[in-house]
Amino acid sequence: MTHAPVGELTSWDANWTGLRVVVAGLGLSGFSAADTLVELGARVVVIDGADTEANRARADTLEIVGAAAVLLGTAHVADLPLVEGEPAELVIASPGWNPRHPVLAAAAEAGIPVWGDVELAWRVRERAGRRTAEWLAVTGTNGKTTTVGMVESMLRAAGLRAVAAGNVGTPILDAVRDPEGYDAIAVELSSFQLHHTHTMSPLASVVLNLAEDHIDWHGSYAEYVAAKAKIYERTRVAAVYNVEQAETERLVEDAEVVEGCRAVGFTTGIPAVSMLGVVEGLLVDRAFIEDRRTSAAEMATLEDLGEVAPRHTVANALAAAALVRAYGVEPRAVREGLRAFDPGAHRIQPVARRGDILWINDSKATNPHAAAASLGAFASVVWIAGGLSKGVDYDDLVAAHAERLRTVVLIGTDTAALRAALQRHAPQVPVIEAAVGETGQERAQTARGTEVMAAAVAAAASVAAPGDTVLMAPAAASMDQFASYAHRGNAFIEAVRALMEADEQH
Ligand code: UMA
Repeated sequence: MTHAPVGELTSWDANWTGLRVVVAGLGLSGFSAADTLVELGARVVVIDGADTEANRARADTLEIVGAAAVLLGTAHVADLPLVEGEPAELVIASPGWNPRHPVLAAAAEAGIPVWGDVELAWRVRERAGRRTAEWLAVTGTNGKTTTVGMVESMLRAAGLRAVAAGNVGTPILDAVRDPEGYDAIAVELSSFQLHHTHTMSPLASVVLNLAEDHIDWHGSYAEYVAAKAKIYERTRVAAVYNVEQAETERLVEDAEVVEGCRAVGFTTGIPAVSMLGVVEGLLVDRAFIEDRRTSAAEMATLEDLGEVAPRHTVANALAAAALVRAYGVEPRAVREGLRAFDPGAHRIQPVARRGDILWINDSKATNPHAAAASLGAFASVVWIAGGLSKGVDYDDLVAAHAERLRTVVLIGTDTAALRAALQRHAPQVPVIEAAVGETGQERAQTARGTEVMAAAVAAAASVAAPGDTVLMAPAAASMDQFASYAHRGNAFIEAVRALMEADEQH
């Protein structure tokens, strides 16, 4: 029995038997894709450039369940491997692998389809005897994780079985393969994942906002936007855009949506017809109600968003509300969902206040656009910044906030672009280099990250004055010195606590 042509593999129950697949990457997505494909009866070879302990453990598991081979180490990622002596018929790319990677370039050259784990998940989501979850898809430069969390919370408040998955951390295939199944999945999609997604047709979709990020992976800003725009393709009920960023509305206009799909806007101002927005402190819907020409339905109040509701949080809440209203969730569940939602750590998180100096962890600010939101919230800032810059431009960020900066403490191995922007737009602001590390082995990297952060916190403490906020909002990714943004945030929290304890003892 041989498998169906790749184009016809559009459900779990299709015939996948014997399909020759190379899975590129053995991280979260690669593992879930390889495990799924083995279960479907495909012949699977997994490759990963890193021969680490974690990868070897995952390789053992896959070999036990029946993968044809798991090849670890740089030698194995120089070219596309054969599968049991024959050319691959399909390649699954992990999000971290850019299209210019030799393995993916070789697949493209040979005309072999390249899917991401999201494409695979979309194709296997229908399975006899199981409920099929609707997908509410979220992308954007910032706010994705918050928004899918809000969507999940609203769906649950409506009594539905729902989960947030995708870039947020739970691989989408894990959600799709859940034995109980879900009514709806709040799918967070990165531009990387969207690049490798081809047939997804979500119930509703949104691009929250657009700003420069991940230019090195995509090659240009235009390519990055083109990847984000793919989220709207084949959307069935509502393609949701940000009224305050016209570029997102243009992406909806250019998309090939399913007939009958509506364009719905969200705004932190007063909404026009077919929009959700804010009127006198209330979050209201003028899109999903019968008499939208003449009235609006109240969903929640600004207070339901918590003690402080910065503008971007209001925007995320409205975007989330638009997605769940498209699904049919009642306004009451929007409010209950927002009240129950916990924004989590590492996002403008107060860590300590001592001697009228406030210490804030915003490790989640991995690009200039995110850092702008937190820099804008404080008047006088000692700014801990820097990391992997991903080829983005820092001029606008520094120019817009130069007035607030008292001192900048640089972390990261790749601070040239940020340094240059500071020299151009904030030449009066002192800059301290916390330490310069190098990318290295996993364990050494973790230790170095902790050291760098301790040095940065000590430097910040030596210059901060009453009334200042010490803000760790790096505007860059963490992977040059830390395992993740969470590790970077925790290193900051620990360093601040250690400093406070040391002060108490003196
Ligand atoms: N690898 C190579 N060669 C390469 C690149 C990677 O061999 O050129 C190997 C690495 O050694 C590693 C594996 O490929 O073992 C890593 O794959 P990956 O980096 O694609 O990461 P995953 O573990 O599969 O996690 C991915 C997302 N990672 C990235 O997009 C970089 C996770 O998002 C996501 O949670 C997960 O899938 C589940 O869907 C993280 C992220 O940083 C949080 N996302 C970026 C962001 O939010 O800005 C886009």
